[in-house]
Amino acid sequence: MAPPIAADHDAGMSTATAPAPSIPAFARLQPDPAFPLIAPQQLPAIPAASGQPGLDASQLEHFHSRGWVLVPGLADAATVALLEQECEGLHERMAEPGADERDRVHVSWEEHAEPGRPRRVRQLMHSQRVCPTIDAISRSEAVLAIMRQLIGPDVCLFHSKLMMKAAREGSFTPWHQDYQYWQYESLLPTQVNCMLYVDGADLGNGCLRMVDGTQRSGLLPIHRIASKSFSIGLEGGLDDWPSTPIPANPGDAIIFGSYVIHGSGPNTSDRHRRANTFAFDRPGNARGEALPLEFHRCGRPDPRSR
Ligand SMILES: O=C(O)CCC(=O)C(=O)O
Repeated sequence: MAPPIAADHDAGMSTATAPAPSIPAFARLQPDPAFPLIAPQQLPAIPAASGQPGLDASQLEHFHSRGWVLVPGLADAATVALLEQECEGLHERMAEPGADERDRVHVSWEEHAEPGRPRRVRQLMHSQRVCPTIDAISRSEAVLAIMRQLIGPDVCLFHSKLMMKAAREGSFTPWHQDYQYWQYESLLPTQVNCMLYVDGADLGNGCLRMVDGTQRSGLLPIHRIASKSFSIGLEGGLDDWPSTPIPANPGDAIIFGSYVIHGSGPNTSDRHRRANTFAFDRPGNARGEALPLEFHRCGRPDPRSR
């Protein structure tokens, strides 16, 4: 486990002067022996040549040593402008009666919106069905070249989720590992995320924070959280543990696997912090029914897909 570990605080110190404990609670947890200790497993990837799609040698090294890598400018300015257009009016459109069924999406709403203010979407699952540019990005060579390096030649979209983190109302995301959720629907922690920022992100509007090296932590036991959209996670406030905030520009993407511990603060600014997470996987990793063929992206599809 990689986070910097200093001595635990002295049990005899008064709480008024004691520094925050520097061994995060998760470091004491026992991983589930049913799953591999590292996610995703390292593939012998060929680094992309300069100017070609895919991660170069130093980006691959960063991904495997720290569990994540920032890819600047994965989407160009014209693509970001299209994404902004497609996000316009989405809160209102999703609030229309029957919108979920009509668009075949699943919406979760901000639960602590200011009284008297309109409802705000927190997360929109299956965003590729309402935003054509999100669908196009999930099929783009820029993204799939990276996924082939990290997942292998056969790749499907596991899910695509738009996180709206609205100005002033977007809530915080507790520390969690994605596979704490996904263990129930997939056999192995082979997924890789590509979180693409529509807006610039920093600590003020809730950029993503990572606990470096925790892709080697194994699957940790679940701590239950009182939230409709993030009910599974790990104990500890966002500032209780050493972590790396990842500020980014519109069009930048963060690539990370399904064990690395991450979270993000609330949006306390007047700026939106919209981002779409594309999670990709190997076809055939579903525990139950195969994903429909509309989720297939490249290489061989799951032969059970229809
Ligand atoms: O929106 C964010 O900042 C974090 C979202 C996230 O961690 C997730 O969807 O797994």
